[in-house]
Amino acid sequence: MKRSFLGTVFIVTALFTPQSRAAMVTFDLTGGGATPSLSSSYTFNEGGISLLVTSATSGGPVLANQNFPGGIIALDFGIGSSSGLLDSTQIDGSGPDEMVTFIFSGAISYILESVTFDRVGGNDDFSLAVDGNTALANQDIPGGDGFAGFFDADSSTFIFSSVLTETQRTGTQFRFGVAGSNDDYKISSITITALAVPEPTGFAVWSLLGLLVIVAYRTRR
Ligand SMILES: [Ca+2]
Ligand SMILES: [Ca+2]
Ligand SMILES: [Ca+2]
Repeated sequence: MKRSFLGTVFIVTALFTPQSRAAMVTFDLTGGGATPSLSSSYTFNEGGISLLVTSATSGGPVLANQNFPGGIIALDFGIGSSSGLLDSTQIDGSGPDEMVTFIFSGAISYILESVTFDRVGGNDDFSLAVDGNTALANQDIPGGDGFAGFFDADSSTFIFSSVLTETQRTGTQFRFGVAGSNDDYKISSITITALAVPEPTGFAVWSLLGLLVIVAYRTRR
């Protein structure tokens, strides 16, 4: 009786394991104001969530090249991309269209909440793809109209719930690109809500394991 009781406890524990659903996490992408650095990718960790950032153009991935200054994905005002010798470290549409992909891991899926843009001027727009599907083709980056915008140095935060449903902005990979050749910007922070809902199949497996424990102990007796 004692051992099958343990099996029952196991099932009951599985039934009442708290379902941790949502945790909002903000990633600072400025490297603490570090000087622009050069890398083919960056990894950030925050609140148990890992973020991998890569950059590409329509021609392929943008890789680190020590032969030219600046950076492939440069920190300082935020994540940018430099795809050539004289190319701006902003994510820009001058020359090949650049895009930067944010890949999250550590939870099941992620709701894109907001992004803070930097190096914003009045003509800057962005595009967004969620898990490879276009969600926004040509979206104006707010701000950029005042004094700072004149010098392409404004900063503004975009709230995605203003234009997308929760389903449309939920995924694991978020790719930011440009809409036109005059677009250029950096991304200084990104905020997501991590969804860690226990999967029904996972729950079934744990319950089944509990049952097997009971059966095993009873069979042995
Ligand atoms: Ca660039
Ligand atoms: Ca534009
Ligand atoms: Ca700009």
